[in-house]
Amino acid sequence: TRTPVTVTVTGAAGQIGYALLFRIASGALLGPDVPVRLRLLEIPQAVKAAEGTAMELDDCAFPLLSGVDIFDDATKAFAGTNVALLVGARPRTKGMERGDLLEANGGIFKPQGEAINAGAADDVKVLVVGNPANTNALIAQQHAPDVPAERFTAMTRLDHNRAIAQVAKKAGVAVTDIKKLTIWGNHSATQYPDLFHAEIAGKNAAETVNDRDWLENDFIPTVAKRGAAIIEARGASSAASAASAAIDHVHTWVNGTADGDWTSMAVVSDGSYGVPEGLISSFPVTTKDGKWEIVQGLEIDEFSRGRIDASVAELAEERDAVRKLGLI
Ligand code: NAX
Repeated sequence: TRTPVTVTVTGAAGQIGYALLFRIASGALLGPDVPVRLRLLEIPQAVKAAEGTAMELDDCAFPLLSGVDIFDDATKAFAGTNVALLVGARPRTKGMERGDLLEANGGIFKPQGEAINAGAADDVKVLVVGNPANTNALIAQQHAPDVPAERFTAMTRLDHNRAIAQVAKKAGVAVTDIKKLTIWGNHSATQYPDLFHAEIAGKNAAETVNDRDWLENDFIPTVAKRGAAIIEARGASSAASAASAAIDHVHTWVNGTADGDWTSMAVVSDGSYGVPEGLISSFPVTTKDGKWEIVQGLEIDEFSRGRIDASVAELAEERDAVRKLGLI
């Protein structure tokens, strides 16, 4: 039998954590033949709740789950970890300015980056889910100088999946007919879901839909504001769909994208498509053998250029703000 892969989940007692842990333990993250060992990180006040979740994990008797440990100390939680899912974050509360939000999260993601640097496994892969995800990932990455920068990613897969669902519905096709969809930029309301390079059953998606008004005034805002719509309807923010997207992100990273398709991941920019080097921005990426690559050579028209630039400008502002706060 294989040695278990160690997966650390932060914010384990939160609502995404609750939807995520059982799927990891069932084998959905890494595959049906890969045993996993879970390490849960929580703040001290939430350790008891995490223990309750761990009791339920025991009660599932998952064949692939070889152990669950709970920590309130980041250094211990990330020791030897192969996959780090950084879900726990400080949410924006009433009256909080963006600077306060970035500062509070810097206080979380800086020590977590240091802990990953100090003790994670050599092959560690990091996915940041907690918002503001791209900038939190940047903070963690900047504090892990010994870990290759490409191991730090942030999640735009939920936006990607939301966009696929919207196009499939509009075109009256199965979600599996949609390929090469891209989310560009920040995981925020400025994100740009791109249909101009996407395909529906092998044909250009924007041309197939042939409804510019829908694309600009319905599709893009529906995807970008879906999180708020879920809160409005459910009375709580996206949880199971976010957990499912986190599973997809890591599964694709480890197992590869299909031929003739790509996915969306926020990764460290190498300057591709005019995105300043070092920003953690969402791109079209292919993955193979546990490594990602930005899809090159796409023609970007004026409309897409404007949308990408606007979202990337927001990322640059967030980076400048955390720099000013001394967080990177
Ligand atoms: P919850 O508030 O239910 O859970 C967060 C958990 O994190 C809590 O249990 C809290 O105790 C814990 N936590 C806080 N600080 C911590 C620290 N320093 N170390 C370890 N744990 C810590 O939030 P939930 O709904 O689970 O959402 C988690 C994060 O995901 C939020 O930041 C949210 O904004 C973000 N999301 C990101 C999405 C994405 O697509 N990238 C979509 C869904 C979600 O909105």
